[in-house]
Amino acid sequence: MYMKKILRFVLLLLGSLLLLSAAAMVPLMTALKPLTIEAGESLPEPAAFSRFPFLTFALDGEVAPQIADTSVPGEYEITLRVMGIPYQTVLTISDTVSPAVEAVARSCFLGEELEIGDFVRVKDVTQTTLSYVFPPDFSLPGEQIVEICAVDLGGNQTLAEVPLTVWGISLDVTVEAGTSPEDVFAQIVDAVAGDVIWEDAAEQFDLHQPGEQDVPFLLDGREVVMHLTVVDTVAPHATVQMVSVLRGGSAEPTDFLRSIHDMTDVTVSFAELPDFSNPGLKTVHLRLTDAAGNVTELSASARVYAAPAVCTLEMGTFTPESLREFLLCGEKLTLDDTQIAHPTPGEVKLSLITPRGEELMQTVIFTDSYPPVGRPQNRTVYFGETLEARAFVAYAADSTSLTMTYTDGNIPDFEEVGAHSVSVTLTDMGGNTLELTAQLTVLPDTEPPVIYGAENKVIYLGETVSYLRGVSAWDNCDQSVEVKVDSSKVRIRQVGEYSVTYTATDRSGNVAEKTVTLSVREANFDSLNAIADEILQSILRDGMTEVQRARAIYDWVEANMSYTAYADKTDYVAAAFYGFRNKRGDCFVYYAMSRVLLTRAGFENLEIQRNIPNKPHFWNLVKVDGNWYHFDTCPHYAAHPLDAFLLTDREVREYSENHVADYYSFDASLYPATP
Ligand SMILES: [Ca+2]
Ligand SMILES: [Ca+2]
Ligand SMILES: [Ca+2]
Ligand SMILES: [Ca+2]
Repeated sequence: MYMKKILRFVLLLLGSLLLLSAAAMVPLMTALKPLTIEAGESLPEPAAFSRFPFLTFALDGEVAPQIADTSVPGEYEITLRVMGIPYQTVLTISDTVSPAVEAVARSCFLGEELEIGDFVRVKDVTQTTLSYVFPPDFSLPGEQIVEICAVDLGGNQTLAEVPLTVWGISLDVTVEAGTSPEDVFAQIVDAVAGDVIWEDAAEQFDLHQPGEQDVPFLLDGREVVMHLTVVDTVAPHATVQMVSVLRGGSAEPTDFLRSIHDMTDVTVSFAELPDFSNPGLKTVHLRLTDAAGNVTELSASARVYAAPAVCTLEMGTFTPESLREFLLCGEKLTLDDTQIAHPTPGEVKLSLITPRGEELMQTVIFTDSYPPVGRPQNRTVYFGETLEARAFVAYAADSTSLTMTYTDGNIPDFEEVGAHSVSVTLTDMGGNTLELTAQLTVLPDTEPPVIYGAENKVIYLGETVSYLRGVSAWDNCDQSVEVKVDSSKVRIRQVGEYSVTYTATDRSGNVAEKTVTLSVREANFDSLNAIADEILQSILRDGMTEVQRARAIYDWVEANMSYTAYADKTDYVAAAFYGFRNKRGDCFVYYAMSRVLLTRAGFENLEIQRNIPNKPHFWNLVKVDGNWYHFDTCPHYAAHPLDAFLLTDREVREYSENHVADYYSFDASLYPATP
C-alpha cells in the first residue's frame, strides 16, 4: 500500500515537473536532508526528507527497502528522485535504549550446566548479546550471585544480578546394587527445594543388575534425567553344609550351600570337579560369582558312602539278604525292603535314607541275560479237548517268571485225530526265549454222553410237567452236554402212558438216548385232600400268621414221620398216600406229604431236587409272605442237624459248603430265587 501510494504520487509529479524544470532550477543538491530515527520506529515517508515544503510533492522513489526492518542500527544511504532526477541522502537508525533485563533465579544440580540465557529474560528492539560479568560456578554447591551483562546493537548495556542455587548433589548417581529406590531418591529429595516425583520412574529401573541407566523423573514439573550407575562391589557370602553322596554319584554345587547372600545373581560352580569315586570324607571347593564378577571361594565337605550310585545285577544271582548287602555295602543307610521285594528286569530307583535324614537315590539295573531251561512232554487228548501251551512243558526254570505260548501263535488242531508236532516258546522277563517241541496225539471220541435224572414220571390231569428239570448229560470229552427232549407223543389232558425220549450228542457225534414213561393219571384227590384237611384242622388256628401256619405243617411232618427207604420217585400222590397211612418214607415221601399239606393250606409251592447224578434228594420251595424259601422236612444227618424251615439260597449253600457237601446242590437257573 505504501509503495503504491508513492508510485501514484510520482506519476502526478512527473507531468508537473516537466513544466517547471526549465523555469525554476533550484539547487537540488541541498533539497534533501538526512534523518535519524530510533531503532524500532517506522520508516519515514519520502516527504520527511525534503528541506522545502513545496518540494514534497515532487519526491519519489523507495526509502531503502533493504532496511524495512529498523531493528539494526546504522547509517543507510537513501536515494530519492526529485522530478525524475535521483538524489541521495542518509537515514541514521540509532539505538539509544538500553535492554530491559529481568533476572530469573535458578537452581541446578551439581555439575548440571545451565545456559546463560536461562538466567535472564531480555527485551530490546535490537539484537542483544549476553555475557557473564560474574560467571556461575556449577561445581560450587550453595547460593551464589551471577552477574550478566546484556549489550544491544547500539552498545547500550544493562547489568543483572541473578541468584543461583547449586544443590549439593549431582545427577550422576552411583549406588550399590540392592539399594532401594527410596534410598536413591531420598538424597535428591533432601538436597533439593522442590517437588520431586519419582515413583513412576522407580518401576522402570533395576537396582539389582550392575550397569548404567537413565532414570527420568519430574522436578517441579520439568523432566530431569538421572544417570544412575548400579555397582556391585560386595562379593557374595554363603553358609555351607555337608552333603552325602553315593559312591560314583554326583551333587550339584548349590547342594553344598545352605544360603547365599548377595544383591545380584550369583552363579555357583565347583572350583575343581570333585571326585566321588571312593568312599570317605571329601573336601569340595566352591566358587561363587556375582553379576559384577566378585568372587568368593568356599570349602565344604562331602560324605561319600560306599554304596554305589548305579549298579547292575543279574537276576537269580542274589538272595534277598545278599542283594541288601550288595546295595548298602555295610553302610548305615535305611532301605525299605518292599522296594526290592520283587525285583524284575529293568531299572529301578531306590530311596536310601542317611542317618541325618537325607534321601539318596540309587539306580539299580536288574538284567536277565540267560534264556530259560525246560523239558517238553507229549500229551494225548480226546477229540475236542484243548490244552494250554504250558501243558506240553514238563519242567521249566528261569530266574524270572515265564510266559508259555504256542510258537508264532500256531495253536495245534485239537479236532484233527492223529499225531501232531507242537512247538511251545518259553519267554522270560528279559525277553530270552526257549523253544520246545512235543507231540500231541488226538484220540477219537467214541464214547457217548451219559444222561442223568431222566426218570419215569407220574402226573395227574390238570398238572403241568417240566421235562428237563433235574436232567443233565455228561461227556467224557465235552463234559457238560445239552440234553434235548422229545415229548411229542404226550397228551397231557388225556389219561395214558406216554414215551418221552431224551437225547444228548457229543461233538464227535456220539449220541446218548434214554426213553422214560410219563403216566398221566386221573386221581381221586378227594380222599387225599380229606386226610390233609383233617390234619390241617387240628394244627391251624384262626389268626395265625403265614409263617406260623407253615411252621405248624413243618412241625407236624417232622414229628409224625420216620425215615425208611421208598423206591418209587415218580408218583407224588402215591407217595403222599403211603406216608399218611404208614407214617414213614424217604425224602420223596416227606416232600409229597409236605406238598399236599402246603397246597391244601393255600401255599404256592414247587418241587426242587438235587442235581447230582445217582444221589437224588427232593424237597419243597414254598412262597411265604410273598417270598420263596427252602422247606425240607426230611431229617438231616445226626452229626449235621439243620432246621430247614424257610431257608434262603445263601443259607442252604452255606450248609452244603460247610457241613454236607452238595447236600443242597441244585441248578439255580431252574427255580425262583429266595431273598
Ligand atoms: Ca536498545
Ligand atoms: Ca555382590
Ligand atoms: Ca532268564
Ligand atoms: Ca464222548
